[in-house]
Formats: sequence, structure tokens, C-alpha cells
Amino acid sequence: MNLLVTGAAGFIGSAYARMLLRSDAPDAPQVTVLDKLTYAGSVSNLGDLVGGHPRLRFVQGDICDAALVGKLMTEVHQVVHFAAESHVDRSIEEAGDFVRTNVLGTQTLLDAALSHGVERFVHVSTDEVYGSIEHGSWTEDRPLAPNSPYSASKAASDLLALSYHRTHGLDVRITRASNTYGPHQFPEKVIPLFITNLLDGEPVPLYGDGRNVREWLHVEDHCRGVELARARGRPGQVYNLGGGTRLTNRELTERLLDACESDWSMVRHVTDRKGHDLRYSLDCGKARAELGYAPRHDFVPGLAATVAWYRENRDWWEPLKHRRAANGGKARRHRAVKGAAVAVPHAPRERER
Ligand code: NAD
Ligand code: TDX
Repeated sequence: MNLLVTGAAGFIGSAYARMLLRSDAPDAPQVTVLDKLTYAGSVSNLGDLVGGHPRLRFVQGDICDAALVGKLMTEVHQVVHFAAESHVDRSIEEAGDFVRTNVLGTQTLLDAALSHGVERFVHVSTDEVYGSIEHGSWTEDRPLAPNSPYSASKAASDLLALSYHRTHGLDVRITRASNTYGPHQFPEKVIPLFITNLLDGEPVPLYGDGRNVREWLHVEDHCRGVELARARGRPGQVYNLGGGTRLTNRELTERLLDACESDWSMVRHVTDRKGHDLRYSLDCGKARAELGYAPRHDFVPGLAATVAWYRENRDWWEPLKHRRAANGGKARRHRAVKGAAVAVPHAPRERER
């Protein structure tokens, strides 16, 4: 079987491709990676596999390029679609690339999959499409109510994918996973940003009052969930993939400070993200019952291993961070705190403990 994996030079897609390529099962797929190599993508995330693995082909290109996508679809049986603009703060600063890649790119892939008779299309989405939930957890039938340009563009792509199932009968399956962490995550998302700042002795920017809650999922569990949806899911269905560990950003920060042998003097309370969602929480009963999905990584050892990976892989993240700093203001109005994307830092409040 030939599988097209989009966005597999990024954080989660590369972990998914590595997982598939580790397998020595006789029916393990041939993997074609299509990735534009934006700021968030790097061939190094695939290690030595590019050019060195007999079942991997890497194609640099844009999912909006209909001619390229059409050609690739003639060569594959199934698609797993990770490629996206993925960082909320960037979408608040400038939404154009989000609409282009996440909406138009997904539609370009769906059209090509349909016209070339691709048998299965897994669309990788996010819990953020549901909006924000103060109490309880979302099931898959919740109406979508996204709040950021990022999540609105993902919701649009989910609905397009479902429309290709309902209108054309294309076998589309959607996963909606919670906040994902692990090695190879670009140091703009909160966990790798805070770890790398702390390892450099730099302060970390905590948005607002830090009471926003996120549900954390290890990247390997995310990838297993996507693979289960591909292999065992049903056409036209949506599957929530949660990690089960729900923490306020203050609680998360506390754990990261401990893991990096640091303290609250390194925390800067900065102006809140615009439209900041208060809480995400997924009900994963459907994925558990239908797919046999359950996360395997506990958060405490998962986070410790992630911190260890960033400690040991400065060569990977230092150039990314310096490039980001050199690019400067596009995604940041203030640079007093590294990574304070749209927030205006102010003096730290009194030490918190
Ligand atoms: P990422 O930003 O690390 O990687 C995105 C990849 O897509 C990069 O390699 C980039 O080069 C590529 N890409 C971007 N635009 C492209 C285009 N036009 N054509 C081809 N390739 C392009 O993202 P990630 O965190 O790995 O997220 C992967 C998917 O999972 C996304 O669809 C995201 O919405 C979803 N998701 C992410 C999380 C999370 O916490 N990171 C949680 C739930 C769902
Ligand atoms: O510097 C920061 N300070 C801070 O307090 C950053 C970057 C974030 N935060 C807060 C905002 C959020 O409440 O931490 C929380 C997590 O922020 P991000 O890492 O930016 O993730 P989030 O906005 O929750 O979105 C992520 O999860 C769902 C991914 O980026 C999305 O791609 C995914 O769909």
C-alpha cells in the first residue's frame, strides 16, 4: 500500500512517518511525504530516513499546488493529511497563510483524492475547533465554535472534508486531538518554548492569569490514534483523541520550572492572548470503543523525557530559535521576553513562591 503523508517534516507528521517506517510488518506501507518545508518543517525531523529508507520518498511541495497534488494522488492508495499552519499566535497576527494552507490546501487535496479514486483520506484536526468549554468534555457531535483564525481555518477544513464524504462518498475520517507535546516540536509552542528558554536561563512569558486549561497528549499517542482511525475507523466519522491530563498553564509552568531546576522568578506575566480559549477537554469514549484507543504515555515521565530530549538536542532547536529571533517582529510586537508572540510583557509580579 502506498500512503501519502502531508506535513511529515513537522512535529506530529514526522513522528507518524517515523512510526510507520519503524515497522517491519510485511504489509508496512510505502510512504510518500509531501511537505512545503515552511519555517515549521525540517527534513532533519525525519533523521536519516530521507534518502536512506527504502520505503520513504520525500517530495518538497505545496498542498495548494493542484498539478503536483494530482500527480501524487495517481501514485498512492490512501492519504493522511497533517500539513497545516498550526500556531494560534501567528494566526492572530496574520491569518492569510492559515486560510490558504488549511482551507484551500485541504480542498485541493480532497479534490485530487476524489478525482483519482484514492480509497481513504484521514484528515488530522484539533480539539480547538469546538471552541472553549468551561465544564465537562466535548463529544464528537458538539457543534463547532472556533474562536481563533487558526481554529476557524481548521473547522472550515473539517467541514469541507465531511462534505466530500457526504456529497461524493469519499472515505474521509477525521481525528481531533488535544494539545500535543514531545520531541521535535518547534520552539514556539508553550512546552518547547518554556523548556528552551529555561535551559538558556531566559524568562518565560505566561499569558494572562495562567488559569487556561489544556489537555496534554504525547505525540506518540497522537500518532497511534491517527493510525487507528486510518486502519480501524469508519468512513465519515470523527474521533476525539485526548491525552487525559488537564492542567492550567500555571500548573504546567510549575512542572516545567521543576524539571528545568528553575523557579517562579523566571516567569513573566504578560498580556493575555486575544480571544484566549479558557479550557479544552475531550471525551474520547468513541475512539476507545470503536478503535481501541487509549493513551499509553503518562504525562509525568513523558514530560521528563521531553525535557531531557531538549537538553540533549540543542543542535536541533538552537538554530530554529536564532532564526526566529533574527526574523523578529512579524509574529511579535515585543521581544523583551523570547517568544512573547503577541503579548506585551510588563514587570513581573512579586515572586509567586
Ligand atoms: P507543525 O507546524 O509542526 O508542522 C506542519 C508541517 O506542515 C510543517 O512541516 C510544514 O512545513 C508543513 N506545511 C505547512 N504548510 C504547508 C503547505 N502549504 N504545503 C505542504 N506542507 C505544508 O504542525 P504540527 O504541530 O505537527 O501539527 C500537525 C497537524 O496536527 C496540524 O494539522 C495541526 O492542526 C494538528 N494538531 C496539532 C496539535 C498540536 O498540539 N501541535 C494538536 C492537535 C492537532
Ligand atoms: O508563550 C506562551 N505563553 C503561554 O502562556 C505560549 C506560546 C502559550 N501560552 C499559553 C496559551 C495556551 O493557553 O499556553 C497554552 C498553550 O499554547 P500553545 O502551545 O500555543 O497551544 P494552543 O494555542 O493551545 O494550540 C495548540 O494545541 C492545539 C497547537 O498549537 C495547535 O496546533 C493545536 O491544534
